[in-house]
Amino acid sequence: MDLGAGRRGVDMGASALRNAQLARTLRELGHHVNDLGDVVVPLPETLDKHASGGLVFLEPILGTCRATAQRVAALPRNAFPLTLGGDHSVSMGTVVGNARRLDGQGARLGVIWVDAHTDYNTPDSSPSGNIHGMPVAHLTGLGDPRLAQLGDGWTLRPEDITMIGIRSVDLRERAAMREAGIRAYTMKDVDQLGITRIVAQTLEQLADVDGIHVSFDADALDPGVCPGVGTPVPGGLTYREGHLLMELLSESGRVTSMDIVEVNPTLDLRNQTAEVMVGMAASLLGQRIL
Ligand code: DIR
Ligand code: MN
Ligand code: MN
Ligand code: MN
Repeated sequence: MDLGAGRRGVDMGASALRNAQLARTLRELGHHVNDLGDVVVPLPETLDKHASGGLVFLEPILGTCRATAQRVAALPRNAFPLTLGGDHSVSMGTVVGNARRLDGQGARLGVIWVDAHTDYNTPDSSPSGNIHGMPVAHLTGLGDPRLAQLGDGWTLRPEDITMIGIRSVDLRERAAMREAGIRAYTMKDVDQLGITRIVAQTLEQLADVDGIHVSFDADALDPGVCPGVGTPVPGGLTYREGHLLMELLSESGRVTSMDIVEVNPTLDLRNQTAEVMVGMAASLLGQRIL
C-alpha cells in the first residue's frame, strides 16, 4: 500500500521486488519459498483523502495492518515471514503479527529498525500527517488509540528497539525519542563505531527477547544506492554497510522475520532499488560465501 506515504508509487514495491527475482534468489540459497500473494488494499483514488485526527487515510491503513497482522500471526513459528511493502506503516501490522506468531499472547519481540528516519511521530507531532512517519510510536502504544491498539493490549517495549542509519528526525520527534529512551545509531555512529560494533551492541541489548524482527526501509541506504524511495536523505548506509549489517545479523542466527519497505519503482532507475533490497534479504537469509 502507499496510503501512509506522501507520494504515490510504493504500492508497486512488492511487484518490483518479485520482478527482481526475490523468490528465485532465496530458493538458490536453499530455502523453501511460498509467495502468499498480496494483502488487498483500497486504491487512494477511490477514497476520500480526509485526515482523521491528524492522520491521513487512517481507516484503510488500520484495516490493512489488521489483515497483515492476522496473516503473519497465522504462520508457523519456524517459518520466516518476509513481508514486502508498501510504505512503512505496514510494519505496524507485521510487528504485531510476528509477536503473536511467536506466542499467542504476544512474544517479547526485538525490532531492528533500519531507516534514515525514526518514524516516531504521533498525530500531534507529525509535520506531514503521513502515517509512515509514525509506526514506531504507535507500536509502543503512543499516538492515536486506534492504531496503538492494533496489538490488542500487546505493545513493543522501547528498550527492545534499536534503530540504525538515522539521519532525519523532526524536532518534536527527537524529544519523544529521548523521553522514551529508544536506542538509535545515527549515521554519525555508523561512521564512528562501524557496523560490526553496532551489531555486537545491538545483539547484547536484545539478549533477552524471544525473536528479532528486522524492518528495513530502503531509504536507510544512500540514495546513490537506492534512488527509488519517496523521501531520500543524503549520507546513508553504503552498499557494503547494508550487506555487512545483514551478514552479521544472519550469522547471529537470531533474526526471525523481516520487512522490506518503501521501494518506489516510479522513482527508481531500472529497478535498481528493488535489486539492491533483494540482495539485502539474501544476505540476511544466506550463509557465508566461503
Ligand atoms: C517525516 C518523514 N519524518 C514525517 N518520514 C519518513 O513525515 O513524519 N519516514 N519519510 O519514512
Ligand atoms: Mn521508515
Ligand atoms: Mn525512512
Ligand atoms: Mn517512510
